[in-house]
Amino acid sequence: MLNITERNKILAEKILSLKEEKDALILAHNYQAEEVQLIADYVGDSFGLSQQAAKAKEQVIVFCGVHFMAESAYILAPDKTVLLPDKNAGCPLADTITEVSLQAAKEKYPGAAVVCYVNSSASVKAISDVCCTSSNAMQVINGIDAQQILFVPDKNLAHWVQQHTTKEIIPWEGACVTHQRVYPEHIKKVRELYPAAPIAVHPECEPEIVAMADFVGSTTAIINFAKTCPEKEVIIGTEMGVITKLQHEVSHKNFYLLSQGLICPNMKKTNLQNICAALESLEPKITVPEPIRAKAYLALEKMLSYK
Ligand code: CIZ
Repeated sequence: MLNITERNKILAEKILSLKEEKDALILAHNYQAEEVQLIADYVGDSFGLSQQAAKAKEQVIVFCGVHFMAESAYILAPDKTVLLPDKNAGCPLADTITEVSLQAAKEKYPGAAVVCYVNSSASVKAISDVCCTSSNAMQVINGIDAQQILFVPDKNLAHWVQQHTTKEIIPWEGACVTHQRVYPEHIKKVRELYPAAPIAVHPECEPEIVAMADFVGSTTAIINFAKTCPEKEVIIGTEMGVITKLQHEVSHKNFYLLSQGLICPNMKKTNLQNICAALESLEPKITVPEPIRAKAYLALEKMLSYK
């Protein structure tokens, strides 16, 4: 019987040849498993992945991430075939808001501009003024011409943004179940074990955790911080895929996960088998009905103008 490494090597070779045959680009989020990051053409956050999708020359985009990310790729590149290797890879945070519930909130706050975090469905993006990621949330908020902002759906990111602006941020009640699994005890424990190591966390963590950390930022900001800080040990307070990326790019430092709960089960649904199957069958395809896509495009296009 083949061991996992031998089997993955065979699958990786097959994927590379199918990629050529089908004229495909493989995009992977920073939260993907190592085997997936290693075969991807580009590994990054939603902002970088959206940029890559928008300028893709290939006919097929295999999106190794979750549903809303593949939707964003389709919104930006509707002439491409966008594949999500496991169609059940969703995002519980994105599912906390629907077009109907957002419409009701808009009626409650008629003067507010709507900023939606990229972790939202195409229909939510379609009725938002602008989309943002955790890497440009602050620039988007400060750039928008409104004093009152309905910020959906992540309440923790909304809280973090509120700390850095004089505008009124009205948060939605959503949160990321993975980042919610970080507790103050985790911070206390790593401070004891690695007293010299800075703790870098994602703003999707609870405000209490953010307040205790040494650095707060998006996955890309955390990666840049971990690479450039003078310390040789860094504690990572976001999904464990970021550690995989760092271990490949920075061999002289040690990275430790803040909490063993920082694993997103949806991100881990993508693997070499389902990438291979998706390339063979060109399924499952992700599409968005044109009237929704056209409106959501405007929110995403504005997001890409803020860096
Ligand atoms: O923007 C993204 O891709 C997400 C979901 C997190 C991050 O900070 O990269």
